[in-house]
Amino acid sequence: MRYAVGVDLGGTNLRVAAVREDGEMLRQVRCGTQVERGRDAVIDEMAAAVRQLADEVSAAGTLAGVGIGVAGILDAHNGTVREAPNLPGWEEYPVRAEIERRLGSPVVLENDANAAAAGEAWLGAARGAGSMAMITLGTGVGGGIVLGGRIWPGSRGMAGEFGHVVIFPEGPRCNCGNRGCVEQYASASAVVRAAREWAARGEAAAIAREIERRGAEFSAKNIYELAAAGDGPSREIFRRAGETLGILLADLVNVLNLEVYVIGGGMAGAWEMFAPAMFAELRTRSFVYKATAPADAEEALRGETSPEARRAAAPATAVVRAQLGPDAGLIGAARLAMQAEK
Ligand code: BMX
Ligand code: ZN
Repeated sequence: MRYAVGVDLGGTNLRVAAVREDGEMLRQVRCGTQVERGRDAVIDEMAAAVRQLADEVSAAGTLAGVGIGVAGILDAHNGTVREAPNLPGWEEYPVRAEIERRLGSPVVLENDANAAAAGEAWLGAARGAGSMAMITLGTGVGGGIVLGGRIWPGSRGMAGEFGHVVIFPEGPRCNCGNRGCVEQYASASAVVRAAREWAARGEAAAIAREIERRGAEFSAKNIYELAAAGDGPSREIFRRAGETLGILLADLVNVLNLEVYVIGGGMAGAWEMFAPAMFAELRTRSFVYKATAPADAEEALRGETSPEARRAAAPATAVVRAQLGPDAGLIGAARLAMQAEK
């Protein structure tokens, strides 16, 4: 049987997994990327990790290729990184060709959220769907579209940057150069920033205490815990994130009318804190959603309708939580490598 290696090249972690073509994950390793050691060191480490993994699982079959998920704008045509602030010095360097040369296997370079979308479409919350989109809520907000089992790449592989859809035209500046992007409200970083702003205004005593206690470790998870314990400002921050996601989803649903929209990334764990506002916005702003919403709104709100239950019910627009957790990108990257080989 064939297998492929998926790589998740994050700002802090390099994760590598071997995945068989039937979806079985054979082995997974995590290394510290040490991005600050520079591009060549990271590529060396990645190539070594892939080689070692391929050796370890060699009895399982033949290596079809390697898929690498990277946050940022990639040029699929040239196999280069165009903009990835996490990877300084990588721009305009022939990453794909260089890794192919070292490994002697075909390499697919893909945006991290596109890879996650491919994973969820293959084995996760959107398995079996003819069309899906994924929104990842992490350090940034990423996106990907899968049509008929294939990533919709756009003309150069840059499609699906949902995090940079404008929600409030005069909103905060975004790393992309725009203002008021989804990412400025619905990412984990945005939630942390909003919490710090509440505390600085002297309007959120519980948040201020938590910031004091956690110091540099203060994270979106702490704000989620406060929200779950009933803290008003923390709940408001997640409500705002949900409202933002609802507006984004309304636009996506109106434009694309896909079967499934999957919400993943670390922040998706705060689902019950943002989902009510998200669905409320989605319903009021999208007539396509209103016309296609699942009959059971309570069930839809939980976001846990399984692909099997979804298929058994009348066709509707499903907005659901991701199922593969942090492995979505690894599994998807491997999947894309297998698809590219055929
Ligand atoms: C940003 C953008 C996207 C990426 C998304 C999620 C960069 C570096 N990244 O919107 O390409 O998919 O973040 O990234 O421009 P993550 O870091 O949250 O995984
Ligand atoms: Zn932006």
